[in-house]
Amino acid sequence: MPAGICGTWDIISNVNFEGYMIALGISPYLRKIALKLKLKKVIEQHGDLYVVKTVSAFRNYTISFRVGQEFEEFTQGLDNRHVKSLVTWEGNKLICEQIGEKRNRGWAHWVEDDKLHLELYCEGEICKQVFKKNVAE
Ligand code: VL7
Repeated sequence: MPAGICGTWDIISNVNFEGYMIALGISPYLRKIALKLKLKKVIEQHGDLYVVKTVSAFRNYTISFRVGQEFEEFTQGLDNRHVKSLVTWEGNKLICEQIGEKRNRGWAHWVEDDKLHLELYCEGEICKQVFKKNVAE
């Protein structure tokens, strides 16, 4: 699974992104923009450092982390909150807990059938995104 997660991935489905954004308190104006975006994930690994970039025509958002090492995350350009984040492996899933003001916040990534899966969690809302590998890039 670690070998398979790196690369550039293009979104092919996005379920309940709206519910996730509402849970984060994103304004209707930004939600409308965000819902139209064709998101990409660019995932790199440099030694034990992972870099996950969420890329769009409107805004980009990048995190970098080491598995098992808590880090301070500022969700700049998203909901602009400070959280303490921890990414761990649970089986074949890369799980992130984002501890802060919002309850039950985090995400999970895994690769299944050559697709990158992502679940985004916030206060009981689950957004499910699926990406296909971009072979051209
Ligand atoms: C990151 C966006 C909506 C605000 C702008 C939309 C810009 C493009 O946490 C995420 O990814 C993890 C797992 O891959 C790694 O950071 C999701 C996108 C969620 C939430 C917030 C709308 C305004 C979107 C950056």
